[in-house]
Amino acid sequence: MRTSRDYIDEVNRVSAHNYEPIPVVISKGEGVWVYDVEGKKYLDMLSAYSALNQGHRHPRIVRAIKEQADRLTLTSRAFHNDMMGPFLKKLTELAGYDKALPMNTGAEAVETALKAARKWGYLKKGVEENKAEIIACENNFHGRTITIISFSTEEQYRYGFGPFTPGFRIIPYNDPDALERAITENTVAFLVEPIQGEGGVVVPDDGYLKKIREITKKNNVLLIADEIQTGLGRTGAFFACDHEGVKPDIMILGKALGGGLYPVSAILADDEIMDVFTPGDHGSTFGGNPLGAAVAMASLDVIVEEKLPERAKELGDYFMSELRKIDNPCIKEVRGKGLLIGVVIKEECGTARPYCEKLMEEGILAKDTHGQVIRFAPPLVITKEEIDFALERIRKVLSS
Ligand code: IF1
Repeated sequence: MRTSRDYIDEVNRVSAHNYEPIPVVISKGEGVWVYDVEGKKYLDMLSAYSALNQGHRHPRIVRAIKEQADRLTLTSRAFHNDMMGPFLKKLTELAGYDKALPMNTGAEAVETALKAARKWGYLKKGVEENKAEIIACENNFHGRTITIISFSTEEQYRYGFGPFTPGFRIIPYNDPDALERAITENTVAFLVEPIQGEGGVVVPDDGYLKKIREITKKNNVLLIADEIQTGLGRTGAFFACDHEGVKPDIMILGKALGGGLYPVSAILADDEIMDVFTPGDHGSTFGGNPLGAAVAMASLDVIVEEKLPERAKELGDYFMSELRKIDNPCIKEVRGKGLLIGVVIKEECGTARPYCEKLMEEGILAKDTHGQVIRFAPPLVITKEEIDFALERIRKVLSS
């Protein structure tokens, strides 16, 4: 029998060292539970960074992928397939947009949104060729491509990877006045996360989304919301922008759109923006493929029918209020929305990482982010009993 140690030693030999995982080797998952190669059971409180909102191997999504795999998996966009239309119809109706453009990973969808915004700027807003500016926020996370890291403010994500793509401006997060000041005649878009995930579960002030919606509208600047992590139920609403009744001009989705089975991402926009794309402008070999479309449709059905946003709201409120009762002088703050929750550890008490390793020993998988934050984001299918199970162990680790 190969042990977890054997698998870790092996992967350390043959994989690039671009990660430093929690030392658990998972070999099976079901719902909110995962099992390591020794058979030990853990509660997954990371959910692949919100890609597993529907839980591991949701039966309905597994059925969809199997049935589709037995029929048709890939055509490329050179031909039509009979799944992409139904998928995008469901998605656009749910989200309330005219059109969607399917891609695979989150970063690709972000790139797609940036391209749409730039081209809209030149064709519709009348910005002079090659002058378009896009505003993004300090502490953002939108992916890892060279263009996206060009506007990252995290030195590690950029170091060694220049030269960078020009055309981006950075402003502080949660600062509508800074947005107003940063806009010029060449500004085509403002790209923002409704809650900053990797940034450490940073929730902006109430009213922030509304204000940036007003400012962008007034200045003829597109509002692009990266809902890759916050969308599809995670924060206790279908989209995090819904909390303030805000409709972005371009919405970016990924992660849970693939139900934890298969990468599916997309951007959504109305015709006035999506019309800038003409045949040959943009694309992807796998984007909109029938296997992904089948998975995404089932993933959306699960979110709607199992009322995952409502569950996230109710259980998230409960989970957060219980976490706030934990009495430990090292806890600086508990923050979040729905089931996207961060417990911030004071710097004088060290980083969040040792807490995550102790939680692992107790059977709770969580991941530190930004040094000081323990992120709790379980699958949204979690029950109250399972949250209580987690709380018992979290209390033990955080009280020590
Ligand atoms: C990793 C972080 C989370 C995202 C938002 C775009 C993307 C992401 C708001 C890109 C991806 C992932 C990437 C993953 C870890 C994870 C992450 F800690 F790195 F920042 F969730 F908080 N927009 N986030 O959160 O999507 O191309 O990866 O599909 O290991 O890098 P992608």
